[in-house]
Amino acid sequence: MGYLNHQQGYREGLLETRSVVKKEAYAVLTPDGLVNNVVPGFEDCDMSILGSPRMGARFVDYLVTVKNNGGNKEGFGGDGIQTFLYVVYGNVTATVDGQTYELTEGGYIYVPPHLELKFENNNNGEDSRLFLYKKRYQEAKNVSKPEVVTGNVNNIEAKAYEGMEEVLVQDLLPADISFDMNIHILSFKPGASHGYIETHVQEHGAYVLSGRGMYNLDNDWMPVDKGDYIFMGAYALQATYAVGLDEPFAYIYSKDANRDIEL
Ligand code: UGY
Ligand code: MN
Repeated sequence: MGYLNHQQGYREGLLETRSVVKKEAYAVLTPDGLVNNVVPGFEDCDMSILGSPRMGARFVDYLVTVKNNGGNKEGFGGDGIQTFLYVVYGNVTATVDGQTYELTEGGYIYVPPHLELKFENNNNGEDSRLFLYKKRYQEAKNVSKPEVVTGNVNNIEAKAYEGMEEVLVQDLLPADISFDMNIHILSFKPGASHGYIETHVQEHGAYVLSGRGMYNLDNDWMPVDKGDYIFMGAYALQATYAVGLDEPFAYIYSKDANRDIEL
């Protein structure tokens, strides 16, 4: 593994990876190959840029490890760019429009495109890890702009997904046409699966929170594990079987929604 667990230098065996990148189509990025990127405005943060327009996405996802006094005190997003922050572990204080929000593990905040997100670590000197997202907001005629949304997934109802009790879905944002996207968590008991191989225009960036799965991406069956990132481009074939003994296979993912396709 690379910088995430400080194991760098020569390794015992041959170099190998499970990561696959098929630009515009799909990608699986394992923690092994992620590198630390410097991004202006982020201080004392280890940052990996995951899905991005260079991969074929119309959004950017990041995995951020926020150190002791780290964070973004300058402001992230705004000026047409909406942002979303999810706490994988740790505690952060987010500030939006002068208001502060204390976010613990499973906590999240959505910040609409006219506002900036600031945050700092608040975890008694320990690191916090975040899944961060940004996307240019797509306006629509006679549709109002979204507001700030915050919550914690531990307080969100998990509903059976498409009639399957072993697959649970949580919607982190309201089903409201002012949003041009949503963020969901899907959780599959071992052995559970999608009901069909999806073929849709929407894109996803997904971060695996727990468990393991065999994921069909454009009819390639890819093993995926906790900590992996999956990009599914527009029309990428997609479905999974959860594998493993007891841990559910769960991932948080974004999906564009509520808008026509622009020409
Ligand atoms: O919402 C979705 O499109 C979701 N079912 N896709 C996925 O899990 N790959
Ligand atoms: Mn899908």
